[in-house]
Amino acid sequence: MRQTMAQALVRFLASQYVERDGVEQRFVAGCFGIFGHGNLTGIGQALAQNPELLTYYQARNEQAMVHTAAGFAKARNRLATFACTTSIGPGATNMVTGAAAATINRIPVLLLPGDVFASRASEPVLQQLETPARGDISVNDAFIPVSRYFDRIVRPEQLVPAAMAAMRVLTSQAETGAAVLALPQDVQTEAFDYPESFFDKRVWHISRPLPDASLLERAADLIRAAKRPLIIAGGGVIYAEATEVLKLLAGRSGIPVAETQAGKGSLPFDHPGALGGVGATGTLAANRLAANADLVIGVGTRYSDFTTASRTAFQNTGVRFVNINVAEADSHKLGGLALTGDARSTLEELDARLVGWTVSAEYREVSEKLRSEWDREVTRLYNLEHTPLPAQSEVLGAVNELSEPRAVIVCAAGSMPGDLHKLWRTRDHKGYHVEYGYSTMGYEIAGGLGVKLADPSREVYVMVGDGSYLMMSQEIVTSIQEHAKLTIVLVDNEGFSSIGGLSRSKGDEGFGTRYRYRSGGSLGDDAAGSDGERLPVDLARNAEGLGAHVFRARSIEELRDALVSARKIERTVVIHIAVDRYESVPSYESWWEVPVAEVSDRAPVRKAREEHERALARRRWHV
Ligand SMILES: Cc1ncc(C[n+]2csc(CCOP(=O)(O)OP(=O)(O)O)c2C)c(N)n1
Ligand SMILES: [Mg+2]
Repeated sequence: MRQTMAQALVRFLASQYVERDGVEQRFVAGCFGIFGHGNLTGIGQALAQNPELLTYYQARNEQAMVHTAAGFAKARNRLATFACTTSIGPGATNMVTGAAAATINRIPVLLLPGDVFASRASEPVLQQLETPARGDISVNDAFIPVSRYFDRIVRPEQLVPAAMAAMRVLTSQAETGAAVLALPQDVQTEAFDYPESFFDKRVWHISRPLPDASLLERAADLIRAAKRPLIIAGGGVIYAEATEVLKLLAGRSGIPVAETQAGKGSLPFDHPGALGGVGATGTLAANRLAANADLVIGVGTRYSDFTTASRTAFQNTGVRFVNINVAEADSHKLGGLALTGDARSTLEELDARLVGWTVSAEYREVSEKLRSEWDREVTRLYNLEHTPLPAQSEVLGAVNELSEPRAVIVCAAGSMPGDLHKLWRTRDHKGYHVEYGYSTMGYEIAGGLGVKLADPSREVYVMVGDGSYLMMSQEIVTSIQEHAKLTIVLVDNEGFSSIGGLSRSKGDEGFGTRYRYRSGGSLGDDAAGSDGERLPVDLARNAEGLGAHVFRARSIEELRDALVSARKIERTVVIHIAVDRYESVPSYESWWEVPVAEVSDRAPVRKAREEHERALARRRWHV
């Protein structure tokens, strides 16, 4: 059938399905887009002509719509996503940050930036960046390092292999991330006789590959010989739907389980083997056991520096690693025994080989004692009764207690991801959604919208700092347009408190991290004597202006009332609450590497440098 390239692409995307364990679902749930001359008459025309093929969703910012697609895909365990179409130039490059965030988190998103004329006839087109020495480069080449697949469709028939290749990458559990098809605006409108079979319903099978049996035997031997084994559950446990087998294995063997940010929720918080978060933002229970573990079994984790505490978390000199990961690049990390395979099927195989074996009663006791001590610490931090302004940990406690067990908490940047990693009591394996691979300020509301679209039956609580809110809050409008209710808790501490705290811990004075008028030549310092006047900013009013139902909570009591009232309101709610900027949750026997100036005329910086060097001495290479 003769169709334009854009019409063919829309028809093709509508025919793509995935299937895992016999369950089939449509892969591309719809298409987000903002139109301009680079896509209006191409993809835009195709979407308008056949609206039944792919539902169009209007967004307010191109970066945000990629986050929405990623939030949706993460909530759907990577088995479905959205396409995102943009104009050329700024509309396209606005998606670069979203692409990087998706790729880092191994989340599929399909990006369709418009591109300059393939004909080059009316060159330079509005918004074309000219590269005098290269005719074949456009701003869209900026997607190459942040995506897992990139092609520029310069002839209509080229779409056939490129669309197939993009789908293969998007549905590959090992390779997935952003797939980018850059679409020159003229080619989008050019017609070709596409083969009918290109539009046939296509079901991409998601397999559950297993490592070699000999490697499984070696892993089981290592586990049986271990005295202090520890499982680190990453995002792969959740995406592979391996939480039940993990629970079984942890219960039977007594191996305690610590979680990364993406893996939090792998076990419910009250499971006797659940230690909670591990690493730089980990719990005391998890970090103590990590420090002495003789065998670490990483499942579906990429071992970021937050997980390994910049390679200081594992201090046992004989520590070994067994890594279950569908991506070879991850299963080989830290010199581990690489079990390259699907998390669920590989854990099932290991569980079968460990029947009858458990850790010692003594080790089980140590771990359960640490776990219950940690639970008491969480209760303490949930109930600090800090005055005059409450502490952030009390806000998290109130949201935890007053949200339904199936509710999803969404966060991404600032001080809250670390506090949530330590303190959030997960009750449902899909209830914790923190983007901490790229930790993108601005992901929260946009990503939360994707989470809500993925499962409208769940309450979605978006935890957003004032800094992130100011960077990207406009998708409140989209959530109202789509009747996708979010409960947004806007935690206001007048600026970048996480970075202010980091700055103070490194011997500076919170430079540039507080929202205040300039005073005495300094801007945004927390230092005594540089305390400028408050800015006349009212974020609650801003949220009202965007159409949200707003509550202004002046205390934890008022927050609790607002949370209860919010449940009965149908449109997006924003609850604004001010918290004490300096009352932060401590770190628990962990560290995160941030370099400190080697020389400085400031004594506190020199002291921080000394501490830094002492901490570096604890670094292990694990090769
Ligand atoms: C897009 C982006 N820019 C900069 C940063 C670095 N950064 C991390 S947290 C943070 C401050 C966040 O402020 P806010 O949202 O108010 O949270 P708070 O730290 O106050 O809890 C900054 C600037 C980032 N993660 N993302
Ligand atoms: Mg803040």
